[in-house]
Amino acid sequence: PVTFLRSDYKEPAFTIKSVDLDIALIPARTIVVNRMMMQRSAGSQNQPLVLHGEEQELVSVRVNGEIIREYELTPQSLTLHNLPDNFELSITSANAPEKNTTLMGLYVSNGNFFTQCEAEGFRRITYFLDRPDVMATYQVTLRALKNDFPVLLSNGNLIKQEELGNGWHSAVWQDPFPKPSYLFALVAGKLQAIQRTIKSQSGKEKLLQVWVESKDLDKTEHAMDSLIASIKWDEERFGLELDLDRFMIVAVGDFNMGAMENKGLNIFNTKFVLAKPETASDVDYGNVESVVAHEYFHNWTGNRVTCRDWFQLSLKEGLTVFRDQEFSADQMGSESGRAVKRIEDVRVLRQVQFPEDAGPMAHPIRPDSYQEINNFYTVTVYEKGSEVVRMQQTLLGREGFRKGMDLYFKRHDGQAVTCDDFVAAMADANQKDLTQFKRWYSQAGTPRVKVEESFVSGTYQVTLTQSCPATPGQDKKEPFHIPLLYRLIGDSASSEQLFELTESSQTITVPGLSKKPVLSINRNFSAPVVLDFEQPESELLILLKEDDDAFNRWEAAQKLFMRSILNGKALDAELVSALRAILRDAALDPAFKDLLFTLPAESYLYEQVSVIDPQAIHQARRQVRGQLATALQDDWLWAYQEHQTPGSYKPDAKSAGKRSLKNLALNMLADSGYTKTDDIAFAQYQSANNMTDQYGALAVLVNFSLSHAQACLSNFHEQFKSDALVIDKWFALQATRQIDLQDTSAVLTNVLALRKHPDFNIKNPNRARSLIHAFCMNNPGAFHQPSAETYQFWAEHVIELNHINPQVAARLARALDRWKQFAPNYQVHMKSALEFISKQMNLSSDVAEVIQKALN
Ligand code: DPP
Ligand code: ZN
Repeated sequence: PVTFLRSDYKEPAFTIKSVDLDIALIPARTIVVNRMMMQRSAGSQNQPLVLHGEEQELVSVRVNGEIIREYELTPQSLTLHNLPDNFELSITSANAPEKNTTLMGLYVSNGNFFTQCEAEGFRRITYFLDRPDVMATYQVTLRALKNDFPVLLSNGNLIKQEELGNGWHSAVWQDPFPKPSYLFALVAGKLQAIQRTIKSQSGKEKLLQVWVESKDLDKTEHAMDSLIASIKWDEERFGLELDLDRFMIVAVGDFNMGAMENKGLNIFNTKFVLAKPETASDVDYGNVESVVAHEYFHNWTGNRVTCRDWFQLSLKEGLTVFRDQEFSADQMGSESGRAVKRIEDVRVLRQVQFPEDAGPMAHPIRPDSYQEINNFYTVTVYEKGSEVVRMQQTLLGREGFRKGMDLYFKRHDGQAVTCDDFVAAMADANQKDLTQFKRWYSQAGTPRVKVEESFVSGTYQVTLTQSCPATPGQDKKEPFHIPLLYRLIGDSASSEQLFELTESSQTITVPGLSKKPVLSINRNFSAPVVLDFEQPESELLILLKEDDDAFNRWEAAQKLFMRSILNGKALDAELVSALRAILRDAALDPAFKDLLFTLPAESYLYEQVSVIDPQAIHQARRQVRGQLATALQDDWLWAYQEHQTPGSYKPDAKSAGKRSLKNLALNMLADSGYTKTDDIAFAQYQSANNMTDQYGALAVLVNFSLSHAQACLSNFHEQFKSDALVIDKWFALQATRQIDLQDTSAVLTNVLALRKHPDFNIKNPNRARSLIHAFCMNNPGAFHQPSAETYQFWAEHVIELNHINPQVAARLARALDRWKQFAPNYQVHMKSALEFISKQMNLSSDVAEVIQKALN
């Protein structure tokens, strides 16, 4: 395998000024004529032109109109020698979209054409300098049979449409903004749109469209509303306006990622566009809103200012995730809503990113090397990347951060730049030295901060000592610049302070106190670190009851739960009564209560122990949850009745919070053995007017094997059999169902049967993920068994998917990342499953990299 290094970056020997594509769209054989105006870069005399190209049939090459026959062609490249300094290069090639199961480049989904070019898909469409620092303007002519492909879309503005005879027609699109090839897109087929026109900040008219298959037109309104809200938010918060006259979103059912920010023509997985109350849950509504925002925000952070090379991916992704998180927090409509969003984001970080940062694929948010760039669209680059941007806002303040953003756009609009350029803009706009801070970009691993307190004759001291575990290729770490928000509770004069931890160890001293204060530190999770802090339970109880930082209130509960789970210790009476008071507190947001009573995830608990015994952790966690359910049974019944949302469905944060707490209460009632739960859940299932309540009831019936489970599962399938996204939920629920402790292999048996279900289709990424990935990655209790079967199931599916869709396969391949941490009776089976994959012929670079790093 080839390893690419960040340090090997070289400027391109040629640039492409403009591209004129003429594409005849035929599913079996699409012909692409690509005319490029080329220019040799200064200092690259005598260098050949090496174009990227894969999976194409080369038809002809012309330089200034003359056919060229002397070139070198490999499966990955086309090399031309002896070229002038300025010339027109015209290349004709063909590809086979209907055979393309990788969903990279040009492919067919349900009879329509779509593209996905990030990161390196454009090279499957035509020969090109397929790297983000080559930016060109594009004119695109699409030709197709009008009956089969009535709608023809590409980036930018539609400038011409024509009938061509023989049933063919064409459309010409022009994108005025120079862009890298990864932002190219085309769509062709039978689609319909809802559209709106709005006026942007400066008074210009903009046409907004959401394109879907006609059967889905009634599920587009929420995406459109989210788009309009995003446009407004970016104007208000960052002064950034939509630059095109037309902005389109298109939904497709076969898609590897969530969505893609192609200039003016965003292409979305249906999962993140389509929503109506009967088929989409509150979580789906929230996801649509945040993904629409994310892709829209890329128009400035990613498209106007793009990445120099793929090692800089977090430049656009970390920043854009930060922006979408802030947007969603603002949409919650209250301070407590903002805290709820923050807690949700931190849960994802801890459940998925912390394990990544501690495993064989650990990498800095700006990696130094990769074998397959597709493997680096990770929670580290995205979610930790966002935390690193957030810390800069914490250090500089909101206004300072805005000044930095303004300077970033002033300096770099229209350019392909680096993470260093971003930090330089932040530093220069605020005259703040961020040199040490930049270690967050270069060092992998989750830093740990040890907290030690003392209180002697009225003087309180807290000593903070940082360290960071070794990660692959990085044995020694230098100290990070860690912004820690803290407050001393119990000292009436104390307000929230920012402490900048920059040394290995530093001490904060506060004299003149009458009693020892309670430390509330890393408030609002100001830094993505692990705190090693043996705070006494009595103090955690105080934080749980009184902390004015909602995040740390939640955190205190998590810590107390975690101690019970890991030490096999019952929740004590004082804690239970504090929890009861919180559950009953009318002043608190129901969404916050739902999060507070949700125990730490198993994958996060794994990170707290040196040897993972997954079944022991699963059972201990269930025991604590059972205790919470039983001790508060009356309160859960009260909560269930109190948080009904009668009337028509509204997706707003307040109503969604009530539904989430109500459904948690239903789970708790089931867990407590409350005998009427079966009937209550069945009644809720039958009377629900929205997916959250219908699915919430079904999940309780299924997870607790209540008597109405089977009938409702069948009914659910029957009701929604023509709605792919809901059938995905039907598969996922069964793949993630809670195990029966008496029969721990029943879930696998069910998954094997579902694998043969007529609705299962491994080629559709959403469907594959709803069954295979869901079982292997989201059901640790069922998946991690001390035997060979489940791991063998995993290995066979990684191999099967490897030949169909390497990206989907490589995600699944990550399921055993942490195998070396597991107890020996698990490890032995995990290792042979990994080795079984590694011995296969024809592994994609995607899967090979993941497996090889795991085994190393
Ligand atoms: N489509 C992915 C995202 O928006 C990659 N750019 O994050
Ligand atoms: Zn993105």
